Amino acid sequence: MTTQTERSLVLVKPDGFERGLTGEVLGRIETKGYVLVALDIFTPDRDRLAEHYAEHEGKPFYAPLVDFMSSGPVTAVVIEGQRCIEGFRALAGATDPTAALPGTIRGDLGRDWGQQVQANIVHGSDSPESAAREIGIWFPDL
Ligand code: IDP
Ligand code: MG
Repeated sequence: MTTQTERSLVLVKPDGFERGLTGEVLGRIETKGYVLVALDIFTPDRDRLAEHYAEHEGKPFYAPLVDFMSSGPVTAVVIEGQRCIEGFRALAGATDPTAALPGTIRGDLGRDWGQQVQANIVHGSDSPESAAREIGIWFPDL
């Protein structure tokens, strides 16, 4: 039996960009064996972020999250490979960088900075449905 290849949407968030960690994150993705399919660097506007984070609207961290994500450049990346959605989530580690295990991106490179939103370096799609939706938001031409 073979497993179909899939794609995931990865974002290096503004904290990762500002700290010069974009190459480190992309290196971990490539070292794992996933392929970079598309990449763009820009500061996202609030409309795009509202669409991307629609599931979190109304939560206490929603406004700080949109403020944070629109505060500077992000690197948006589409990656590809069998089970890369699950695989990148494993590389990224837990949402809370303090609790994220060493060996993961968030566990190795992130920490709590005392803000209302967790600055945790990366985003990764959490399901095939989310990946398709998010790739459409960030790379409408793909
Ligand atoms: P994920 O990025 O691990 O999928 P989500 O629950 O989808 O986590 O949350 C989106 C983003 O919102 C997180 O990556 C983090 O930046 C922020 N966030 C999530 N939960 C909290 C929280 O409880 N406090 C502060 N920020 C949070
Ligand atoms: Mg999420």
